[in-house]
Amino acid sequence: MTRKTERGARPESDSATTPEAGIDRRSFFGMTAAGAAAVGALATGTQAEAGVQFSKERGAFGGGGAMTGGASRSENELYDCEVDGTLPADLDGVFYRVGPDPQYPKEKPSIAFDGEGHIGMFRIKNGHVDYKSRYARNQRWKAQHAARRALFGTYRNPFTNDPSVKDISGGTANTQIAYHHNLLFALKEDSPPVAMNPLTLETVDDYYTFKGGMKGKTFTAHPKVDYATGEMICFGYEAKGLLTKDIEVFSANRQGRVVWQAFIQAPYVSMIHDFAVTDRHIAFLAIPLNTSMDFLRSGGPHWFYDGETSSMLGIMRRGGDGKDIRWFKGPNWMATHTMGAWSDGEKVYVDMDGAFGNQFPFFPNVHGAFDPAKSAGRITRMSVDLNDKGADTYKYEVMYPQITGSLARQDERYVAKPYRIGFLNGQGRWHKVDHQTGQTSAFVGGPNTSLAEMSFVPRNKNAPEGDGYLIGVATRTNENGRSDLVIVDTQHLDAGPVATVHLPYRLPGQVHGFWVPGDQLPKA
Ligand code: V55
Ligand code: FE
Repeated sequence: MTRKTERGARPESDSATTPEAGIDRRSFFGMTAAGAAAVGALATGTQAEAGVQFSKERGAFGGGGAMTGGASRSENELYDCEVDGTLPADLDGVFYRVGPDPQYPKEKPSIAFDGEGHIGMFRIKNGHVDYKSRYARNQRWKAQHAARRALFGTYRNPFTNDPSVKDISGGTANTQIAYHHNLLFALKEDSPPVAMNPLTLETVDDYYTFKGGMKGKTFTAHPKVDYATGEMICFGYEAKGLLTKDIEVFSANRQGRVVWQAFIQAPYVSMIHDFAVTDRHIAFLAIPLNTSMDFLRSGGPHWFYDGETSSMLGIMRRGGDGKDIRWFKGPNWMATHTMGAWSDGEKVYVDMDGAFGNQFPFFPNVHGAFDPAKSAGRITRMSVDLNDKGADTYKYEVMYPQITGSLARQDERYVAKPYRIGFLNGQGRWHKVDHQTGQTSAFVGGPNTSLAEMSFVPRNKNAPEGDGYLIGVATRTNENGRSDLVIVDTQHLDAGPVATVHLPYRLPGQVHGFWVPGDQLPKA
């Protein structure tokens, strides 16, 4: 039986004994009158009557059976974590991490990219570590919390949603963290940032628009902060709504005010997960993860991989009106993350991790089956020379063919300029590559361990490029997925962790991690 809640109409009476529930609802929910009123104001549609039951099937979306892929849902705090080894005395900052953590089971399975954003923070200072985690209280989370059930269907497909959520944001805030003008952003590329207090993880704005300066409906999970100017350069694709080719690109100054903005057109609608910014140019890679209205109407998870579409690299002048954008054709391949990018006059170089085939098996292939051998990511350098007015293709070169992985990162002080050191996450290893010497080294997580994406932490403000630490979470698969935070020295990756922060439980799944230095945090 389902029942219209009508809680918005009478929030107070709902907190008292309700005849149909037969029990004191206030004490059942453990809720204060204020809390009940807040939920009442948010309640939409109907509330689930049955208890929460996730699939017990191993590997199912949010299923309880998977060793590490299951739902966690537990928001935790642990003051002064246990530390093995010695944390560098001057290590001061916060390691944030975010990933999808299903809030409620779904009637029909979705893909793992679709879980609600759960953010964790490790505050590290003076050799001590305090851990805290919170879900992003975004519009979707609040509506589902009130309804006590899932209201969004499959991944980024409004045709599969409950009618009650047609006017609220479906953003999960589950992909990456950014930090700018004293705000922490939890990001999903189909919606605006969710702004959080960086010290408490309290959601302060569930639909952040840079004081109205951002005009589009979407915002990337990978904005870039140019350390030379302090600006955050941002974009959003499908910016004017579902399946639109519009890309908004803008820059916010240190105060968060939009100081430059342009709209451009993509050659076709595709996943543009990351982009590249140099001191002079901005580059977007359109890839064969494509979509169509028919695919969405049939209930598809937003993307399919089209084995016959060419990738296109678009280059525009930074700070211009976007009319100069040129799209250069490339192979049928996909790439998701930018390691680094720079301009040398009119020559533009973009390094990304990618593969010559679909890397995401849960997005169906058209034209051929999913091929795991073609999904291994490699660092690939794309380049164009804008002085060549007749050129309509970009050049590309696979670097370090012996290293496979994904989630490329760099020393973020070198965003937008020539860089030397890159990092890649792959097969239980954190790789470091040195483009100057061609040398590579790696931290190996070891037996029964999988490694989530790391972040780079400079040893100190003036440390040379890439000199410092890699920090990230290790999952112990032989301990029911228990988690450790490990810190390794980039000069001695093979020596193992300098410190291991021991957690007594399994952390929620992670997509990306992000480091914020202590001197950039707001004062408590
Ligand atoms: C990625 C992850 C996403 C997503 C799109 O790593 C791309 C790529 C966690 O969600 O929605
Ligand atoms: Fe990403």
